[in-house]
Amino acid sequence: MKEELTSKQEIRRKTIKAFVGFGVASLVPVGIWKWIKSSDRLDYLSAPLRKTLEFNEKLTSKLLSNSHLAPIFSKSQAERKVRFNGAVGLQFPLSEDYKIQVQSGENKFEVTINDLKTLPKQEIIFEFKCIEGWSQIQHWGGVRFVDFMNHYKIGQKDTENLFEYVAMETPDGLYYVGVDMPSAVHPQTILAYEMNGKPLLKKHGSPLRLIIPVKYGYKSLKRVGKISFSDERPKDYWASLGYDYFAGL
Ligand SMILES: Nc1nc2c(c(=O)[nH]1)N[C@H]1C(S)=C(S)[C@@H](COP(=O)(O)O)O[C@H]1N2
Ligand SMILES: [Mo]
Repeated sequence: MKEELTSKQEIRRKTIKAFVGFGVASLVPVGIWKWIKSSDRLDYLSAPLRKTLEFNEKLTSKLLSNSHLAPIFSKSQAERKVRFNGAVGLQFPLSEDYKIQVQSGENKFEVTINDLKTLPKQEIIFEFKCIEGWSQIQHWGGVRFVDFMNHYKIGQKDTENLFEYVAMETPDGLYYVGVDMPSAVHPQTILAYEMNGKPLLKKHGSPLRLIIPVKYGYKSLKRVGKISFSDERPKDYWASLGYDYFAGL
């Protein structure tokens, strides 16, 4: 007789599945780099490509050491009526040609939502937790932050190191968060442009918000206007109100 899975087992099974999924995605490139390196093929690559590969390797090793994953759920478990909480920085009308300002060291540029939509899409269904005492299973879609960094080759301080923190804020600068680099490159951290398979609503942070499943909700900044990198701990809205800076779960 087939035994019913308890909900705990079910979550564990899904977590393992998710981990294997992410793990395989991360492991394949490592294999490629090992192959390239071990056979001296790196010397034959053009300098920019070599740099990209080395950069990817650095990010991936961070990912592999960061194996703590939030449990994931199925689509049918996702809430249809997603809770709304906190509207700081969402007051002003959205500009027609919304662009996100990005800065990494000397490199300054702007990206549009359409630019981000050309990158691989990642969906996640997890239990969103607000420190004020509620939680909900929610379904988000967007681009993994680590893929965004890789694509634009940002977040790298020098050839050896990544910056320590990522800072993000709303276009008006009224809401802001600081995220430690290991959490930013975590495979479940995404820049989300969809909720329940549809474009984000204004109250949930359209056109783009951060989603960090391994942290309390106050780190998941809605309406991303600026993204920058630094070694100094960026200011953080809720941390300045006395809440824990890292907000880890
Ligand atoms: N711009 C902005 N982002 C924000 C907030 C906010 O007030 N303004 N509140 C935070 C808090 S405390 C939570 S719990 C989540 C809530 O996201 P939701 O409104 O989509 O449920 O957004 C976070 N991001
Ligand atoms: Mo919250």
